[in-house]
Amino acid sequence: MALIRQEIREGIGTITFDHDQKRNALSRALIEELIGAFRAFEAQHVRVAILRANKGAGVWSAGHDVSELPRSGRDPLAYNDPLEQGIRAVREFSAPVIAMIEGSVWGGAVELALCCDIPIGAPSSTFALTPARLGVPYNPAGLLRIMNEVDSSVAREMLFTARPIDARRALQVGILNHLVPAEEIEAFTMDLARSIVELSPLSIAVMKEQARMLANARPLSPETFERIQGLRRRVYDSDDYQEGLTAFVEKRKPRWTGR
Ligand code: YXS
Repeated sequence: MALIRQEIREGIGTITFDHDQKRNALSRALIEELIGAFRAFEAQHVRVAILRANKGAGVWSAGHDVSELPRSGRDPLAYNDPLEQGIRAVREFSAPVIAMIEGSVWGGAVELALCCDIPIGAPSSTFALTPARLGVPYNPAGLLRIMNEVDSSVAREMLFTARPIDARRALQVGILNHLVPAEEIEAFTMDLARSIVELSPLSIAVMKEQARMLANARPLSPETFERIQGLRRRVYDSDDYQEGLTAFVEKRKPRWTGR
């Protein structure tokens, strides 16, 4: 069963999450289809991509597929984790990616939306950074990307409360570029996409790649890197990480011990 739909029209490639049954959770299978779609778009010289859910979706994406998070001893957000691979596919796609967002966005899906070049939301869109709900130590590259896009004190509040923020606040803090009524968001998004198709693809591709490289340009000493990895291992090796995943599966509130 396909978990996404893809189509190309007027040089515009559209990827639609189509796994509402699992709230478009970013499973390995869904991410593999997403990466395949971007590869097909590259081959067809697509000029701009749109990433969206089904019209009127209550959930744009519920984030990482919790059932696929490693149970113990392994980094839950390692470099080759499917979610990380999906995020790199968006950021390395040569043309701009527009996120057209209706419904709630959770966890790693917030980062996926943020790494799109132009996030457009409907009033139904909400955004929640949820590692602390599960006891997950978010990864440094992801934290850096979030702090690049969102005011850092707002990013901390979202990470430390795991509470969703609404579309209006998302527009204020830079998560959304545009807040558009639901009945207008498809036409608005296509109009913006068409304006990109009119412009130089080479100029845009090079500016997108430069922006990506410059955003990551922060020297990190080996010692700092090792200390970060040690801090994160303490979390994903903890009892609390096990409890977070178990509580999610058992559909109950976690009982944290801090160990
Ligand atoms: O019980 P069934 O089999 O019908 O499946 C249920 C849910 O288990 C499933 N589902 C998920 N499965 C895997 N991973 C997920 N993230 C996930 N979310 C949902 O979808 C079926 C329908 O879910 P249900 O009944 O809860 O739907 P709802 O409409 O009542 O509520 C929708 C949500 C999105 C509010 C609710 O499903 C929810 O809170 N989902 C978890 C959101 C979340 O915490 N995501 C973070 C995932 S972890 C992640 O992204 C990073 C690792 S981190 O934690 O670092 O951010």
